[in-house]
Amino acid sequence: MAVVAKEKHRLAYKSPDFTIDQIDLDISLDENCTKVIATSRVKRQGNHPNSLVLDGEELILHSVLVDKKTADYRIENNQLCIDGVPDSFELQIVTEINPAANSALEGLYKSGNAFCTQCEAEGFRRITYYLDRPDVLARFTTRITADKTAYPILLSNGNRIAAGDNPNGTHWVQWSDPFPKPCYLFALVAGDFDVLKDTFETKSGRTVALELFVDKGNLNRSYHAMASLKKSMAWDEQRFGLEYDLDIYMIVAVDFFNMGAMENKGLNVFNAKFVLANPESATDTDYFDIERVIGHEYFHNWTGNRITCRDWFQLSLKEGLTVFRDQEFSSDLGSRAINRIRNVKIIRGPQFAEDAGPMSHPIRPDVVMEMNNFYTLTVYEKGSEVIRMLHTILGEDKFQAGMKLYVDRHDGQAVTCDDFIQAMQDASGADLTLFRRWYAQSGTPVLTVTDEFDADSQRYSLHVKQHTPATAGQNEKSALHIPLSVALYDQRGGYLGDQYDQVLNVCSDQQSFEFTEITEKPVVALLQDFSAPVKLEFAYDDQDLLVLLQHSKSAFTRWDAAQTLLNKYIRLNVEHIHNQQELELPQGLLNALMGILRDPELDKSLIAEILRMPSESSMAELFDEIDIDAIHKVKCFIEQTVATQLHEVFLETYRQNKSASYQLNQQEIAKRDLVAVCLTYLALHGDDTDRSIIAAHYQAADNMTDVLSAMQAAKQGELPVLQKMMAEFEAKWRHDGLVMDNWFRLQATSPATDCLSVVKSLLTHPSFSMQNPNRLRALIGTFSAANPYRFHAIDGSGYAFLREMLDELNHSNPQVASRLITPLLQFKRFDPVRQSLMRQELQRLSERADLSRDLYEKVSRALAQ
Ligand code: B3K
Ligand code: ZN
Repeated sequence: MAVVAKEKHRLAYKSPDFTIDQIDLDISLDENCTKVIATSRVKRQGNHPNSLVLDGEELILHSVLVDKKTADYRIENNQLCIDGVPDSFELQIVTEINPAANSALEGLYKSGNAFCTQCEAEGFRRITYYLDRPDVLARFTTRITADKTAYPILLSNGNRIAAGDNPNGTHWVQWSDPFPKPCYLFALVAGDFDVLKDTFETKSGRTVALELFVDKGNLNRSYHAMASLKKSMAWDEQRFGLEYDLDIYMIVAVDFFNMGAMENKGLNVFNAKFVLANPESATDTDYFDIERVIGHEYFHNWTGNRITCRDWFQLSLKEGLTVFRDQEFSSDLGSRAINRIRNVKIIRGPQFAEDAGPMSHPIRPDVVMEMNNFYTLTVYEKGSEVIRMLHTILGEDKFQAGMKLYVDRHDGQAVTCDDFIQAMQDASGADLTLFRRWYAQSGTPVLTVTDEFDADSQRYSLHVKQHTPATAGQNEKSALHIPLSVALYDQRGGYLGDQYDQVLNVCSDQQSFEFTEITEKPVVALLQDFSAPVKLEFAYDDQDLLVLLQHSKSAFTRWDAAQTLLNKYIRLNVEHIHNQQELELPQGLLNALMGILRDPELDKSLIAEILRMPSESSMAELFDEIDIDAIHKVKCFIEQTVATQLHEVFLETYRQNKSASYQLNQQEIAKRDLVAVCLTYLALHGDDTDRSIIAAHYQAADNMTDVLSAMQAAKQGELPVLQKMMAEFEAKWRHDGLVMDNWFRLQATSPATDCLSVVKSLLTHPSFSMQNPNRLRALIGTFSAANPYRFHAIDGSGYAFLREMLDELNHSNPQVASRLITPLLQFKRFDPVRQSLMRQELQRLSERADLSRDLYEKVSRALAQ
């Protein structure tokens, strides 16, 4: 490999030699030649003779002035070094950049007809030479000049303080942000947008102007996002006591964006996917995600912006905490149990896979080459689980006391994960010494539990062992503080009471817990609500799981019991395939599922979640060595058996829940979800009645959720009607990339044998674009990550395809390439034939002389295994 990328180590942190507390940017926008004049006030920190060293990438440098005099400088490895500077001085740097050529979508770039920026993690250095690190906090003013006709709207952080026209047809606007911030929170947007305006009155009575900018003609899709923003602002005041600080909050939706959204101070830039929705074009999931992501970015205003990270290794300080906050927001506004189920699926599926793969890292990584590679499920989702465990251990009141102390103590600072835990500890009085280890240790702990009941002494004991398997780069593991929530039921599913519903603190390798005055052997619900991100091993018998599935008072436990039971039969049936035995599914499970479908008391979304089979990728997580063909067979067998045995109930449930007209409320969303599950099973059964139901459902659909439920079902059942649906969908939506992503995803997840050749042919479809990250994820990402059966075809065609795509994206958009490569990195868990095919493709990538730092880090870590 030709790239010699440098590793950075967390423990090598040094506070900056200089700081910048004020920067005035003067940016004249031009497609190919944007001029940036950056005037900063620089101050030496401490007593040292060191030179000023600034980061910069892809910049043309015009001039450097120190206190208005031309400075002597050198450029070394993308850094601008100025020797012999005074202790305090004004620095003026003039650079030129080419936004139109910026396909990496980092720094300043063109998204369609608009200019926008993305600076986190290290994109500001593509705008000007700067101390591009999060512990340098400066007040920014930004003056933007651009052609007035093409770019009537010019935005940056903070408040708009002045504006004017120039004689040459350009105009300018000046912005000033009163809050000191790291440069990763800088943003600039210029374009011609429609704007939706509203206001929010804060709890202290200030009126905040809210402005949502969307592409011309999209106003009718912007109302849900605005409503979500107002709900977020109100919720953060109510639950966390946190109030918005500026007088204006702006959100801009753009089509070309590498991730979901960005929390720039006062000016969020959003992937349009997480803004635009109306019933015709967006699904219930889209609506949910918009509310969630709008909330997430808004919540960053305190957890991220007002209090930021000292260095990027601390990323989970803001991300884990803000994900926890957005999950709580969704749960307070919607169904707590359903939210928990969906989040747990992400941890048990792709996060556990990441923990076990070559990129395994603690939520606070120790070694990083390319920071963008660490915006991971581990840092975000497991990071949030760690915060959730703290919440479980401390309880809401003490947790909130900790939050308050954290904010009071560190407002306006750049701090560490340790500072956060310290505030939690100081405010609560709890000893969190052992708990801190969650920040340092990678991998998924395994809890092995056995139980013992002694009728004579009426004692019930749980013996708990914890063990974390070695992970890439970290062999030694120690015991963690694991909150294990358990509850006891009697054999008929009666709840034994609150005294038997407890959080046990597992703090050593081996520990026992005892419950007294128990008169019969109880049924134990273990790891309630997934109280810790661990794997649980307990020899449940079917009967106990059926009791929990049918009678537990917790919706989560009911779902989880179904999962445990299913997992048992998934494992067993894969073994049966290996031993050439008949596949089996116990009648007790089928009867229980039937009972669940018919239970009038149950939340319909819960029924849907219980009936929906785990994906093949999450099934794969049950095995150390993945036999994807056997997993696929078992999945088909289970689904087919359920579809056949429960056919009448699915028909009945479908008819009862199909609603006459569309409404967007929790109850109707739950019904549509359940209907979608029924349709899929009906399609798998596939008799004439089923087929006509699916066709009719599609015809009658007046919203995108129902349209896609019918199409999804037709795809799963490989029904002929799918072709007509696909053609109609394409004709209707071909000019709308966001909606077409559904169409691409449907084809990328097809079980049909020609799936890959269809995916390949779609690369030249007029609605597809290699430049647009949403399209890339919808087609290439979905095929590789969500269609494991086809991706892992034994001829290696899936691997070769992904490698070709990565070859192309390596240069144009390394960040997206580096996301898409994930499924290739997990080769170690496949059979020797597939392993060697996958390795070969990684090897080929590694031989490129121009491999991006992003891909280099992942490919080299994978091949080093
Ligand atoms: N903080 C951004 C993510 C930035 C990713 C940079 N590669 C969005 C978020 O987590 O809210
Ligand atoms: Zn975030």
